[in-house]
Amino acid sequence: MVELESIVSAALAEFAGCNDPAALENSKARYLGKSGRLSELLKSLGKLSPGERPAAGARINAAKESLETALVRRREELADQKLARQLAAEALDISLPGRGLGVGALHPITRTLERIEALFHSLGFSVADGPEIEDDFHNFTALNMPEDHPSRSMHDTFYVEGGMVLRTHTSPVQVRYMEAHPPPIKIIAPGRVYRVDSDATHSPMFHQVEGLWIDETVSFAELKGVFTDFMRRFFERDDLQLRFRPSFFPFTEPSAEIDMSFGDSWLEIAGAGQVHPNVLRAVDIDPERYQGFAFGMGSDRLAMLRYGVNDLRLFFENDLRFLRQFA
Ligand code: 2NL
Repeated sequence: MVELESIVSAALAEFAGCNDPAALENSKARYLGKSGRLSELLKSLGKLSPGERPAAGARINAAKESLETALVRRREELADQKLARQLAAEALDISLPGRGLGVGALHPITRTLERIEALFHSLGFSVADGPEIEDDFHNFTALNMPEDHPSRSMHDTFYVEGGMVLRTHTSPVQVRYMEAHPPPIKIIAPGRVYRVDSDATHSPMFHQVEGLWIDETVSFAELKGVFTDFMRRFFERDDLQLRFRPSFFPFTEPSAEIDMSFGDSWLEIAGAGQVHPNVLRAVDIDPERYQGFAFGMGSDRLAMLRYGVNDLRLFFENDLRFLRQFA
């Protein structure tokens, strides 16, 4: 039975050449199926003589078994290949470093404000805040600023809908505080303020800290003592010198410009004075009984000096390469 050998080798070759399960099952049908080639061979046993049949039948059955074994092995091979492909496609590169937790840090401006708040807190001041969009009364009028004062001009102040302004200082926070609380009043008002101004040393949004201490006997001497103590502690320099130069603000009388020593020269760092009686009257505080001082300083300047930053705009561009240096 030469035919049997060639059927077996053809079947084995075909099984090996099948690369997917469906092709393999079709191939199986061609050889082992009901009318497959081996079944046809079995049916033709009848043509043999009775003496030849048992041996021929045994050989055909042995061939059938060997094809079935080959079929099972090929099925497993195809399943293994499929799994291997899937594993390769879904592989995770566990050697890739993780993204990690992004560790945040406070912005240097925030750190400066918190430092200022802590120092004034230790001197008995509370922290007050209020709206950034203000009305004309709280931003200007209550501060004894006449209707034609230059800072009210559209060139200096951002006007928004309804005659409101972006506050140009945090004084309105203190005006609101005085409206709501009777003296004694001892507060600072840190926060964002806005002015139409933009270059290396001016940003249209910047930060200010104002302070206000109102009681029956708070004098210019207390202003000098409080502010000097604050500045020396802020810069950690007991030898820091301050200079109070006569100046003018509508909301204080007398008024002073405060300079700090800086090497051989002076840096202008704040404005201050005794609160003008008209300001006290505007918030229904009796100027015959109460008096006190107020000051205002640009805290971004203090942050620049403390951290050695020479361009104010760096603070507000939020370039992480810059900000990470303060983390
Ligand atoms: C400056 C000047 C100053 C004040 C702000 C103030 C607030 C109230 C009443 C009176 Cl409610 N005065 N604030 C006083 C003097 C100066 O700021 O050059 N700031 C950067």
